[in-house]
Amino acid sequence: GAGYGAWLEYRGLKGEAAQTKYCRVIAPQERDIVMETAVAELARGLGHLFGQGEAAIVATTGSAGLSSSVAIGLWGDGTIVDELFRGTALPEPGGEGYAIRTDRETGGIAIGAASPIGALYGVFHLLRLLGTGRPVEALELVERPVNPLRMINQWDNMDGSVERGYAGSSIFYENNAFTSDTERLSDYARLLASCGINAISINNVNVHRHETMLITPALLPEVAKVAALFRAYGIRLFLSVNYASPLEIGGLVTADPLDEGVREWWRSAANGIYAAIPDFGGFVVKADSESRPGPFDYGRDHADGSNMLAEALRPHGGIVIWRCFVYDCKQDWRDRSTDRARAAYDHFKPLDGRFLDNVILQVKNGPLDFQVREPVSPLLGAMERTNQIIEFQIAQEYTGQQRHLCYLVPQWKETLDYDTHLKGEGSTVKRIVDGSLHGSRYSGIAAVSNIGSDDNWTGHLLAQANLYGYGRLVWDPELSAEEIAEEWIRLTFGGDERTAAVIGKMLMTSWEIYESYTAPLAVGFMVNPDHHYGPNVDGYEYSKWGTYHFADRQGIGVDRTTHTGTGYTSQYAAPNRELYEALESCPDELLLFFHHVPYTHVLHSGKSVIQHIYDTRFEGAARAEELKKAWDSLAGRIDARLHRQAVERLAGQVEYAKEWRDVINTYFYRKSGIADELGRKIY
Ligand code: BDP
Repeated sequence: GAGYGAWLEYRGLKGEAAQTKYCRVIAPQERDIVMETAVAELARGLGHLFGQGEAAIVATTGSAGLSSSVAIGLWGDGTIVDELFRGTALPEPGGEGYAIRTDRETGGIAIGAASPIGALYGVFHLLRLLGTGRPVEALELVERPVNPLRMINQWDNMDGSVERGYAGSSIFYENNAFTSDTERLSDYARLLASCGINAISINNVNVHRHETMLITPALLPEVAKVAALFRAYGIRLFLSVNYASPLEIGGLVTADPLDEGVREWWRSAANGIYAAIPDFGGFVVKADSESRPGPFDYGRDHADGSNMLAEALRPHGGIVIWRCFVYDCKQDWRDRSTDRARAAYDHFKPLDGRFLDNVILQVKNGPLDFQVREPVSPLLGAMERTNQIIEFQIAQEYTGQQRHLCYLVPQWKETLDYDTHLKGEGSTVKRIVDGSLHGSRYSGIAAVSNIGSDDNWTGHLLAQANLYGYGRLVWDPELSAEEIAEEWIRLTFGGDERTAAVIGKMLMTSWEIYESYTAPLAVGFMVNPDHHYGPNVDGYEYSKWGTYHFADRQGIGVDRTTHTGTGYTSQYAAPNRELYEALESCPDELLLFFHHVPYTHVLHSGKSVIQHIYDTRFEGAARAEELKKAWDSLAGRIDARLHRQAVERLAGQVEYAKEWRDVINTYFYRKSGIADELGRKIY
């Protein structure tokens, strides 16, 4: 169906863009599985772009004329690629990097790399240049990924459902078994590799009965087949494991990490996994969180728990990715120590230095839970002697569930650019997660996927930009959100300038629009419990899961200061600590996260909090209508089948934005008794 090809549709090049036709691939004769993929992708991409089916593949021997050709090879493999880079000033990158250059004499292009995966990334880079209409007559470029681990987390369950999935059902499983549609899995691997992803975990972090079995001989042959599909695209496979496996499926009476029998059980489980999948990546673990089992059940801590698994994986080169999303979901707001925002730091920071070097802690970008706006988690970078990666959520759980438009790259970028000041100025999150700030052994970025069985992968067609953008940003955090958006638009819809401008603006304003009608000033969580869609003023407010906005008739917000509140601000390094602590300096956009203020409190913008609440809801709802109009204006300019896919979603967004506006405004009008200055209708 339309949209399935996503950004790899390779709409044929027309006119000027197609001056030079590249119709031949020159490839090394010896190719491993990934090089095979690289060569096939190149032939397929060139074929589609230049409208000739599939480009011919010729062997490098005999060095066929380079003109109209793209040659691909590894450094030192004696192919024409070696010849073409010899004597140039271009460095030859190692690892997953690559270089591309155009031979001035013949106009032929060469892609060289140290590894097949580098060559594959080089292929996708060239196809991206061609597909976005960039000139290729004089290429001289070298690229390497900034982040070593570039990971996707699937939250798929074997019954076919996807936790927080908004695009149909699982493409991996149905009826408690693997699906037979391996082609779709390969197509997914292809999409991921094309934007630089190199690791994937294939089951939900909440591991239930069936998924617990994935590490057993009964299911490993199936897992191995999936691993092979992803391997062909240079992507390593991980599994989420159930911490209580020895107890639940191993016949043991405990899962205590210090119990010798338990340790032996995991060692033998690891041996079995690696016998089936020699390049298996490792485990993703959610423990002691939201009713999942973990080391706390045995009076042990998270270093004990993760190290035990790490020891079992270590002989095989595997890693443990241990999630820090640990808090007490059965708390009530007893005292300052039960502030959920504090939990990850309180649990993990004291353990710094105790983790084995094949353990990585995975920390959500914010201290709560993927809200439209949160401060950056203070745990990021706070553990100098511990490997860390950051976790984003591409799935739009709290940002419109792929029914509303919300391009998340600007949000992620803001997080990566954030300066923690942990080692003085310039201690940005991007330098923590790329490993350079603390010299970490393992580092990188992970994110929860937003795809499912829907024809166009993401339900909302424009949500594809989030998956694409995630990969591109993780590859190179210096890319701007606009650049990434523009690439995606051109690859998806073709080269029309007006289309690029209209969709570009829609994407770039969408986060702020969504924020303004839902949860400005970082108030967070005013959603329906459980499914988390749509407004609900007090949905979670009096539940055990936590208290979030503290609205009463005087004011709103959570006092997280150290002086009078929960003490959360003390988890930040200076000067961020002071910035958030003082009401005067706390940025408006984070105000209610850090302070409880009267409705009459005046923001830096000069507006009162209550007026800001009203204005943003009215503006946000109005701007949602503009999104719809902008999209409507593209009818006839872009592929009608693609256009149709977003029309209804945008119409729905307009309606839901009004609901948000009315529910929230009414609530605060009644709480505060303060009328809207502009006298607009509040129900
Ligand atoms: C929350 C989701 C929940 C996940 C949890 C997690 O609502 O479904 O299991 O995060 O990250 O955002 O473990």
